[in-house]
Amino acid sequence: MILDKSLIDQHNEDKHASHQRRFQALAAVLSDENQHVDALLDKIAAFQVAIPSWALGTGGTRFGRFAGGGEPRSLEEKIEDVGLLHTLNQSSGAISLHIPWDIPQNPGDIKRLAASFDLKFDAVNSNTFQDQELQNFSYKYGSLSHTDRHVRDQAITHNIEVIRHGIDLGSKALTIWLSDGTDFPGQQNFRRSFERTLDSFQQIYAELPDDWKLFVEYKPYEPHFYSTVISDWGTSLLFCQKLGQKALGLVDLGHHLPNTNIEQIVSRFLMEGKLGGFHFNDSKYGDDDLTVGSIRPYQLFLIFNELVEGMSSPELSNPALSWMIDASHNVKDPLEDLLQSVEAIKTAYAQALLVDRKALEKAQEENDTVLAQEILQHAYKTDVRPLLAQSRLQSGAALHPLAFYRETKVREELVRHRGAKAFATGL
Ligand code: PSV
Ligand code: MN
Ligand code: MN
Repeated sequence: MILDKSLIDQHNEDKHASHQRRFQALAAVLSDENQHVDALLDKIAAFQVAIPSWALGTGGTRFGRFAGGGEPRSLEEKIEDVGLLHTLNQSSGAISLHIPWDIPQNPGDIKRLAASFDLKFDAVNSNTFQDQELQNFSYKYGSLSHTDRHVRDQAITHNIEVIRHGIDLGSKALTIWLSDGTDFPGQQNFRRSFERTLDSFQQIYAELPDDWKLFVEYKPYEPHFYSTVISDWGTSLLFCQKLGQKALGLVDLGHHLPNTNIEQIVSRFLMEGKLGGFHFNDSKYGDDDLTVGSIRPYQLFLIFNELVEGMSSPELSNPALSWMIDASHNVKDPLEDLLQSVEAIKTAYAQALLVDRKALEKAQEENDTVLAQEILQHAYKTDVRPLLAQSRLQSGAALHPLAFYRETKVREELVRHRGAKAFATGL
């Protein structure tokens, strides 16, 4: 399905007057505060968030799945869905693939299709957390960390194949999330499983093209419930430091124990030049994969505050970051959910851009705790929605992507094309 751009123009025309009133009011306030509105708009427009191929279908839990219909049935249709999102918001200009869920049979065609929607391929993800039908060895007791070299070799070969698929598509990074871990004390030797994993990682790292990055994702538990090999940011950093320059940590917001100070982790990674990217989502309890910003928007803002500070600091030289969503669940239309997530990410980014850094630094130097909090919360409490809408307008996107999506009955159209029982592949 391809959206008719003239419908977006019509939608923008209808909403233009009320948007302008709101935008002009905000622009005046921001100018009074010495903000450069045009520079802000440029930064907001340039910020692109990659969409994971596995979030385009309704997510399930182990208790069931309530799919909504009209979901993409193939890689081509997944790309079309991300194309739809990007047409609506001009902020989702990349897709992140998971192999073997998304094997590109004909990479040339897939690349052309993506380019027709102005989409790039973000990090490719390997999967050694599930057994595939034709594989020789099971990952039941681990993959890259397995005690048996044959299993490790199989997992290493898979990761190298994923790199090859990524090269064909023009991707520049491999994300490894390792589910390897244990469920009971004594099940494995912690040190040896780390060493085996490091050895496996080194073999994969050796196959990375020079201009590629390796993202090392961490997670404290699930699917294993006693220990995981890459349990936390410290372990991820350790692997990255041992591997080399191309290895960088990946922060999935849902992969922390309750109340962890994620913004401080972000600052530490940046300080070491070892932050690779994000999997954005939100959570109340664990790795809930809820819509970004739906539970703890202030935390998201604080994370972006560190990111903006760290990425603009002349003392630091962290490589450019990959921004990805990793969220999906049972009750929302996945495309509506993704529109909300992208909006939440860009909202937090825009608010973080508003922080008066000089004033904050001064307050910090003078130990003026009250003022430091006021400065942060002043930015956080600014309603930046008109700024985001203006940036969309200037980029040719819809002023209100979600409203437009509903008005034009996109989901109904997808159900008509693909069928009410079209369910996406993947998790
Ligand atoms: C694991 O929980 C994870 O966050 C990893 O990024 C996986 O690739 C993804 O979710 C799969 O759904
Ligand atoms: Mn993730
Ligand atoms: Mn996760």
